[in-house]
Amino acid sequence: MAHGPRELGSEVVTVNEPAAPTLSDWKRMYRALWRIRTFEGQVQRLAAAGEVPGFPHLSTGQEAVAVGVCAHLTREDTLFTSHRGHGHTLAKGSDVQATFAEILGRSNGLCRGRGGSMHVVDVANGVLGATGVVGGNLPLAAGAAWAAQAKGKASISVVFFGDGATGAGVFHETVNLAVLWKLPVLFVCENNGYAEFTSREEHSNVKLVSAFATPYGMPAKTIDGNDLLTVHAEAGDAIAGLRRGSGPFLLECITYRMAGHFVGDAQHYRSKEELTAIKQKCPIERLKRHLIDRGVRETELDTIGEEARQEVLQAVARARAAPPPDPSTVLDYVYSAPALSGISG
Ligand SMILES: Cc1ncc(C[n+]2csc(CCOP(=O)(O)OP(=O)(O)O)c2C)c(N)n1
Ligand SMILES: [Mg+2]
Repeated sequence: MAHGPRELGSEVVTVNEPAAPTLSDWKRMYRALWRIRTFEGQVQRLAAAGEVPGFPHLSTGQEAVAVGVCAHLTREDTLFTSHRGHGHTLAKGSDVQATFAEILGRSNGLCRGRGGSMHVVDVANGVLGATGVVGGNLPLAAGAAWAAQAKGKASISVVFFGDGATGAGVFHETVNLAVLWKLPVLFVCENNGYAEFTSREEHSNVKLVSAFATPYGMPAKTIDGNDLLTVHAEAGDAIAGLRRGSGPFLLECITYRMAGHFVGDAQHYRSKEELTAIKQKCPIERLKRHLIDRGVRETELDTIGEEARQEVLQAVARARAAPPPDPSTVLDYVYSAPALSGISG
């Protein structure tokens, strides 16, 4: 796809087309998929045992979207996610132990245990937040893109959201302004066919989310979100365009959540046949088959998967060993120090 150079103040940013990944890049991404899969499995295990506060929402089965998109991001690029955000945070490069500790509400978590599963933030890594408000991060992502544009930075903003979020007015308000102001924001919709326990067919007459881009004049594509090769290629193309200043893009990734809406969801609204069919679309298995076809030995891939699993298990053990925040620090980070000075009891 051809894009012109993006002019940033007096600076003209040259953006090369993304290079085709090497076999070692694919193996690194295979490891990243396993890292997320194992992480979510551990959240599920500990949540079932009552160790995780709140209702964690797992991204099991949707890993290829996170890994394929985030492979193109730098630390300067800002990422916003939804209630189903653990995988995006890890794929952007946040520390596994600190992310898990945050979900457990421990003092060594990314937000010192104040946030939990739906409020993970890692500013140093450009992860500007998850949210429990469906669609709530869409305008924040546009705002971050606007800030980058105003400051003449080459960075972009990416927001992950579910298909259900497109039913919220804020989605349309954000897209409208993003197109008008040519903001460098990538809208990544993970269309898993459900909003909570309601299938898309039951709550929307618009089958594909990409159709919403047309009236606003925004380029969009619907792709197979369980095929890492496709996600990586299409996200790379879209992001190169964004960096050149061609304005926002909507990437709709068709994917499937292998787990319930939240941990504890008995999934009475899904048949056994549907769950079996979803397992057969596993993005990790699909990448594995592709790499084997390209000559990589299965044993090597199994070793990579096992190493990723061990890395996560050790991080989880360290996260669990940390204490919760000291109750005497409950007001820390709520108000800035200057705001508190002058207040007396
Ligand atoms: C503004 C708002 N409305 C409703 C809810 C309740 N809610 C939580 S998740 C969810 C469904 C979201 O579906 P989708 O955007 O497709 O994301 P998915 O869970 O499928 O990843 C709803 C309606 C909420 N959290 N926030
Ligand atoms: Mg959904």
